[in-house]
Amino acid sequence: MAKGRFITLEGGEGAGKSTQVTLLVEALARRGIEAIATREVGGCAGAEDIRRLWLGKEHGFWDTMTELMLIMAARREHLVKTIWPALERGAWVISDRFVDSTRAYQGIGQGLGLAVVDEAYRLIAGEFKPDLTFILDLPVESGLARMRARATETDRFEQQDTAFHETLRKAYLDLAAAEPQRFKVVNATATPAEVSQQLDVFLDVLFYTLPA
Ligand code: T5A
Repeated sequence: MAKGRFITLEGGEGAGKSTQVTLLVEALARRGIEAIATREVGGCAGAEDIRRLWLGKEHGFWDTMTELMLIMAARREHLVKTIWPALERGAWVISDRFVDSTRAYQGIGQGLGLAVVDEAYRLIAGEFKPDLTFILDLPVESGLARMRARATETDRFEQQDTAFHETLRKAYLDLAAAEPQRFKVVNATATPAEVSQQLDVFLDVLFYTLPA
């Protein structure tokens, strides 16, 4: 069994995942735990190359099944090159998005179905799952307003209509309801420090209750 712990952060656009990944790594360092921050799609050289290909504009929109295969190929590299070696040496791994993004976006939002996504995931990862998954939940408009305020180039999903983002929000909440042990839903409308405090409580639980 891996010695480290694997924590993922999920949620819609602008929910504050990247911000909280940084704060989580700092919170773990204060507990004397080595933690690494990583992200999907990406997290190692090959997976970052796939991310550029996938999010790049040169091929227009990808077919959704092709997209699933690209994401899973990147994820396999990420697992083999970054996540599993870190867990094996006892580090904690904090990932900005993981398979639940694919379940919500491609599985539910884009209609591939959860069974297809879960089957593809089993091929690349077997029964491996995060120990803990935080869903940063906030109203769709608040997340999109944050993204607009940041004024970077919008990515393809940020351009989708509000109904698509509402579907995603509900998808995440449904995933959480189906697996309440693994998922913790956090109110992401609070300040970054307040959200971080909510996460911290669950870190303590993970720290003290999982087998060494
Ligand atoms: N995708 C991804 C799939 O379709 N399938 C998959 O399997 C995977 C893995 C890119 C796209 O890829 C899709 C989903 C996405 O559409 P991404 O790079 O993670 O994925 O892009 P985003 O989700 O859009 O990530 P962002 O970095 O853009 O948003 P975050 O990480 O949620 O938010 P963050 O921390 O960068 O903050 C956004 C802004 O809000 C502020 C920050 O300062 C920043 O300006 N902020 C707050 N403001 C007020 N209160 C708070 N609590 C705040 N926290 C942060």
